[in-house]
Amino acid sequence: MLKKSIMALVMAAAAITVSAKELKVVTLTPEPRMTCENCEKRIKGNIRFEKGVKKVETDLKNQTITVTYDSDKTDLKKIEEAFSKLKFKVKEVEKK
Ligand SMILES: [Cu+2]
Repeated sequence: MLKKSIMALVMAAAAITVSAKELKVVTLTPEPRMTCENCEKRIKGNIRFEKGVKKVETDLKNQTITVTYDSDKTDLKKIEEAFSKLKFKVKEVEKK
């Protein structure tokens, strides 16, 4: 009986470890600037499908792009490459 519950605990802990992915959030600023909704749509529509990318948010007013990604599957360099395919050079915004 005790053995069984210990096993269950161990398995639950393992499941948590597996699902706890290394999600990272990076805020980027593009060059050239995003000038309209179409730029935002183009960025979101493409970057969203990059491997490991979980979420893309754009802010036209502040010229920022926030990307949430799984660091097990991709990294900042690959995300930058994906942007360069869209003719945007991105720079990480300093965290305050
Ligand atoms: Cu545009």
